[in-house]
Amino acid sequence: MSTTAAPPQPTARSRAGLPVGWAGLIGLLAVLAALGVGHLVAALVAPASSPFLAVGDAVINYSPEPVTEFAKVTFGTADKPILLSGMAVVIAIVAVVAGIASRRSPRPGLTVVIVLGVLGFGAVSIARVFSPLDLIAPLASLAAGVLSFRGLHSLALRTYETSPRSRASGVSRRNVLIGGSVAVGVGALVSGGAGLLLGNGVGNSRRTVTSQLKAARLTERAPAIPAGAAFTDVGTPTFLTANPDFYRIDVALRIPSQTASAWSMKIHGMVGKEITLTFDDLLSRPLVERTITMTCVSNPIGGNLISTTNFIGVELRDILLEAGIQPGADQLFSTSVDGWYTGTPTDVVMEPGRGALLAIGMNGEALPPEHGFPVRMVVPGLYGYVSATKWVVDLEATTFSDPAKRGYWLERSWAQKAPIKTMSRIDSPQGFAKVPAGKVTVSGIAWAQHTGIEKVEVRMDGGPWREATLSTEVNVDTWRMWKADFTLAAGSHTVQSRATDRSGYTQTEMRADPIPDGASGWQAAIFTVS
Ligand SMILES: Nc1nc2c(c(=O)[nH]1)N[C@H]1C(S)=C(S)[C@@H](COP(=O)(O)O)O[C@H]1N2
Ligand SMILES: [Mo]
Repeated sequence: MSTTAAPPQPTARSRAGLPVGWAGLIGLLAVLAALGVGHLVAALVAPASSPFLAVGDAVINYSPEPVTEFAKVTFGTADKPILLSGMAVVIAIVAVVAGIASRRSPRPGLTVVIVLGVLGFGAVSIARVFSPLDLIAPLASLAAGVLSFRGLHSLALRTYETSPRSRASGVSRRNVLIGGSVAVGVGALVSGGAGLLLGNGVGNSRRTVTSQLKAARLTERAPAIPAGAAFTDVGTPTFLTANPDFYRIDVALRIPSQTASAWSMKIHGMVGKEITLTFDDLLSRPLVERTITMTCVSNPIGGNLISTTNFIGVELRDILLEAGIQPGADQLFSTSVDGWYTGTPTDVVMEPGRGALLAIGMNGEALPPEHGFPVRMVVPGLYGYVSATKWVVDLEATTFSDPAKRGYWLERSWAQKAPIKTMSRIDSPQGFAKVPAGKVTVSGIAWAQHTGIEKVEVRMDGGPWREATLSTEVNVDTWRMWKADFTLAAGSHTVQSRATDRSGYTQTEMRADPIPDGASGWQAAIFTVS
């Protein structure tokens, strides 16, 4: 190796700049590195946050309806792979062109790498399921792109700016450039490939479970939702919540990525005999499908931490009976694979007809990763934090008096027992909405899981309570929609609602914060008629 060459001058530029081939290759390698690293970090931290896939999703979600329709009709189920390959080709061309534009100065290439990185950021941030952790992968991706581009570009400049006098040095620098390029290329492919494998572990497992669920003969199928079950035309949500729209609450820093075949759950503690269940054990048990509305205790008055789905699962009560749960075990202490834990009152789960499930499906497919894949608990009528453990892997029959067995939120001063409170919500008109004078339809939802809604009353501007029209009841474990017509003059109006459940209890006017056992009080929506 020669040590006689003058040190490289970063600012010096030869007339010709880099050879076109090298310049283009550097652009391509840098963008490959960005995509590969982004995909791997996403698989490790937050599977849904791969910048490449997020851009694909954004393209699908924001394409005009006729375009997506055309793609579906033309390509069928291949539409997604075709879109992704198309994207890959376009990105590769952009990368090569950006590289070639950077023969003299790295600026054009860097700009393009950064713009692509920002696109990834944007796509991840507007995804339907988003948590701040999702920003790590696009950040890593951007860093990988910028660093590889800068690194390779300056190696190349040094190689090709060397004066012909120091040929020996030029040759060795060329070797360094080749080495660097191979390293970046291999690194990009290996990290992208590892990301694919990691991500696909859960992806493949979910696909398998979904097809198993579709092929399964359910012993109980949720009845079809009748047309009159929702008043979507006047502003209520759809009766069933689409999986990507289902509210999500958890303290998981990253979504656990356990596959169905790796899953097992031990049922132990105050039982006659311990049972360890595998996913195949669950599949070979009678599978039932039930329409259930879940609610979070943190849902404020008028809030949207409430959703409805068709859960598929097995009866938790039957499993506990088989395990011979002891009468004194008043707490079922469940733990998720990521270490979260909660205690559920045993008497509720063991109530005949309560319908508590170890759930493995939602709306006909495997549980989405963020909703507990492969297995979660669901207990109709209890807030999620004391009953709905996602990614559940351990169930211990114990007592509430055991100081070592206190649920995560119980330790943080939330209530031990948390039945869902009877509540109603106004969906239309929204607060501060402006609506035209004349007939105004007020609508919303009401819930009293496992008791059922008897009636909903509405009043305008503090006037008399009027009974609203209720939607067709699906079952007592689900929300019920309501609507009422008013004729209103111009000006500001305040509408309130209150639900009465099947036990005869009317939603209290007493306002309470969500902590410790759920919000109460009447919602008031103020809107303007003009
Ligand atoms: N493993 C785990 N399970 C959990 C939680 C959690 O933080 N970790 N949060 C609970 C809470 S507070 C609620 S309201 C429900 C929400 O379930 P979802 O995200 O599927 O709507 O999950 C429950 N199960
Ligand atoms: Mo919750």
